[in-house]
Amino acid sequence: LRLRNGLHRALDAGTLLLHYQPVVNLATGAMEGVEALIRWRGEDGQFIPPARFIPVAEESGLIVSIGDWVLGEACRQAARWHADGHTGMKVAVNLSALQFRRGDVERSVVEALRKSGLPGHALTLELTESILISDTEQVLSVIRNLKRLGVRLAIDDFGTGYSSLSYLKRLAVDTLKIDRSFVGDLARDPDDAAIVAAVVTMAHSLGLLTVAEGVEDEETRRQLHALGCDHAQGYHFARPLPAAEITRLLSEAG
Ligand code: G
Ligand code: G
Ligand code: MN
Ligand code: NA
Repeated sequence: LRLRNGLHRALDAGTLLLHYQPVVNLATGAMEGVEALIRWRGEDGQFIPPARFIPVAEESGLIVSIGDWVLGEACRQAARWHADGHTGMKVAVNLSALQFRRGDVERSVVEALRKSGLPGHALTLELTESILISDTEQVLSVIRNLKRLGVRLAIDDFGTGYSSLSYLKRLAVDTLKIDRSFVGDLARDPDDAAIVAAVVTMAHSLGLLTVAEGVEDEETRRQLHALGCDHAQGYHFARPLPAAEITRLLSEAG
């Protein structure tokens, strides 16, 4: 309850913020975009990890307002990078299943794009398998409408959920994000290498891009590139960073 009240105040007080983790093109090394990750600086100045407060936000329903704030803030920031000339920058935002059930995701996305002026194709929505598994006609129709706005869709943590492949057939998904539980030990575990190879092959056959998550060393980067994986994220490239540091990286890259 203390956490929930604090979270309510944080939304008003502006102590929620976003960090951005670079998504790197494995062929060129260039930053293709970023994933927005929420951070909460608690009253003592320490960061409270999202793994602790997102579940509280979901139970209390606050995730709907928080999710709207995240969408608005991420689009505003990405539009600023576009205005600085980095018009290829993409931003990915995580959505919670609760935003689909209780909120009006479609309207939230329309509003965030309209207020920021960000083109839809620069925004990727990361959906978890828990959203897709609910598979109701309502969820499917919201997802189809989101596609019509031009936004891109990614399946987050691919392979860890119920992994029904049927939604790959029914939904116009653009990207599979390969969960870091298959990536972390890739260079040492042949089973992981086989799984990643199969996912990349399947994704490419379906015309989808792949992003490997949790790349922590050069050998893993090298193998992912050899397996044909398109993009990657992880501490090997960069941790989630404040917006100003992304701006600095962009200006250094020219
Ligand atoms: O760095 P990391 O600790 O940021 O994130 C932990 C978890 O919190 C991840 O599963 C991530 O998807 C989730 N998360 C981070 N930011 C958001 C957000 O803005 N909305 C939702 N729904 N989940 C988020
Ligand atoms: O569930 P989702 O993929 O949205 O969560 C992203 C989470 O992964 C965030 O908590 C982020 O901080 C974390 N993360 C990003 N890169 C790495 C990495 O290289 N290793 C590990 N262990 N975690 C990472
Ligand atoms: Mn994610
Ligand atoms: Na993930």
